Amino acid sequence: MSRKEIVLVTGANGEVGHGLIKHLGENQLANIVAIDIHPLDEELRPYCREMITGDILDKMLLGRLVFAYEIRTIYHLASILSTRAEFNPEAAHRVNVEGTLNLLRLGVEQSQWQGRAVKFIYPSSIAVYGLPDLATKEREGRLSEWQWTAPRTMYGCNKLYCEHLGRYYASYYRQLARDRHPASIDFRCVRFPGLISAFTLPAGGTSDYAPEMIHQAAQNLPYACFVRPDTRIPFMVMPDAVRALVDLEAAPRAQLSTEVYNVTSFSLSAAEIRAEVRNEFPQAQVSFEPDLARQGIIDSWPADVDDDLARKDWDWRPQYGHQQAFYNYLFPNIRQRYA
Ligand code: AKB
Repeated sequence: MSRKEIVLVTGANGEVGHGLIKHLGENQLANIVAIDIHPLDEELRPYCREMITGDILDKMLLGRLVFAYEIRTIYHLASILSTRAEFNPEAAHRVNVEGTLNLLRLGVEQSQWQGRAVKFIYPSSIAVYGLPDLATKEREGRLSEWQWTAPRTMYGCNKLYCEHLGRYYASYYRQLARDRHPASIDFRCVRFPGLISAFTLPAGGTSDYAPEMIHQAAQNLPYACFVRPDTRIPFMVMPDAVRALVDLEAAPRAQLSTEVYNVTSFSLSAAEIRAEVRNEFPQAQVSFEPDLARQGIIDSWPADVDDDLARKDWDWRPQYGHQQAFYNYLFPNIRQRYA
């Protein structure tokens, strides 16, 4: 019986899910099966072959997919972000780690049916870093993939561990078994900085102050920024984030020298983001009211990351630098959205 080849997207309703499904759908790049815990947004439905409202912790549901489809690639986007995860760390661990394990297991079963590796594309985060204090953050500047990976949040711990799980499933899964099936998961991971979309707002992250500040200003609403003005982390806009995922998926395996790649675009302080916002929306009312706990999380994340390896191995380049991100993508689209 021939089964339809599909691409599976988990966390389909999330910010990255929106961008990715639209991109794949508009360019007719894949038959998409989308899973989310909530019913899929109307606007994404035309792009999907099937929409499943369900939980990635439901093994029966995932088991059904093994028989129904030939899965070429899994984009595993579902996760509970850094701030929300701190309110219920054990629940976050279940979704972020056990959920990922279930998807990796699904990939292994699929690859055994197909006799080829299933691509597993995983978005990790700058939350995997954990700098001990501001002096170290300032001194260290751009961090490579391997430096200061001692995260302070449950989300960061989950992401870092899942990077390792992916590497394990790709290279060492059941390494002592006689019937070992080599290379069943082709695991590829990008570590994202804070992401900003013109069309959606994040839910439960700690880098959310940047998108919130811009979207509030566009609606002429006041915003109290929960970090200090000098707070600096790297950012990227959504079209570049989507491109990073699909470009990494398309890269020839032989060119990839590692499983985990930093990607970034521009690094700005909260004060610099406010200056851009005020330049576009002179009436914007943005104040700074730091929340010490969330500030502590952001201070442990790097001011910038080094993405040279991604540039070298799969020709990664952001299309939206600082100026293009604000003036060619964010401001025009956000203005239109709230017009
Ligand atoms: C968060 O703030 O939790 C996310 C992230 C940086 O991964 N946006």
